[in-house]
Amino acid sequence: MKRILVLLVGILTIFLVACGGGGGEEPDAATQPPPTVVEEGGGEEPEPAAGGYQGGTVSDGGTISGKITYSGPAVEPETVETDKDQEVCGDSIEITRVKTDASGGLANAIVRITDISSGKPLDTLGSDFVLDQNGCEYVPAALVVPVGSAITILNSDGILHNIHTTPFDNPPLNIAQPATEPEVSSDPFTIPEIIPVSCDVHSWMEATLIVVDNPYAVTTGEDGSFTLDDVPAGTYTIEVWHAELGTQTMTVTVEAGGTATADVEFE
Ligand SMILES: [Cu+2]
Repeated sequence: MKRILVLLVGILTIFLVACGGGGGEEPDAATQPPPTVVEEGGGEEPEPAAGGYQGGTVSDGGTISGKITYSGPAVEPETVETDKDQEVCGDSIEITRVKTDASGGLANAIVRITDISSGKPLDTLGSDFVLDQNGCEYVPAALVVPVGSAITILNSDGILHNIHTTPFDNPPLNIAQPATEPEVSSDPFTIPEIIPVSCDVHSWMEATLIVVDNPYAVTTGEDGSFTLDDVPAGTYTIEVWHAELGTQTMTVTVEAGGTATADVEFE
């Protein structure tokens, strides 16, 4: 009985403190500032895959297509004298950082929607994301990777390469890949960002991973063309990124079942 009484007194004390302790000084809900959302960057906990993007069924989606072109001064291929692995790399290697076709169509640009919160599922980007080391170059030069996915790194050359990423937010990757390891995997990428890739053995080797949290991202073809399909009707920001030429953005409105054009020219 005594224990119950002590317990009751304790509960009553807590109740009185909770109700009386400055209760009148609490600002009422109407005057409180909105809650602040603090985003943690680079913390211990990985971000959930796909961030805030909601994938689902898109009914009567539209299409955004266009052509990315380069009309500035001709960018000549850079000839690099190789100093090792010449049996595979050759005595010199031609690096084409700005690759265009006869009409100025720009290859290896990434076109993506940066402000879309829902649409088709992220896994429509596919499930295999492969970066090859072939002819002492990375193929492709730019690779879109959805958050939550890893990449497979192939060594088609059969010589020692060392894949080295320099991300801001994702864990860095620094893997020596000798001929005996024709295939290695990265950890999954968890945070959207643009990640440079280089090789510590061959200084001219460069590539870029574009980690995205929505599936509306695509690499331009050899002629600079691109298509983003199943886009819910709406107005979006399209970002065009190229490793050498930088970034451009434009606003595009796509109607249900319609096709919008987004042509972008780098000068
Ligand atoms: Cu290499």
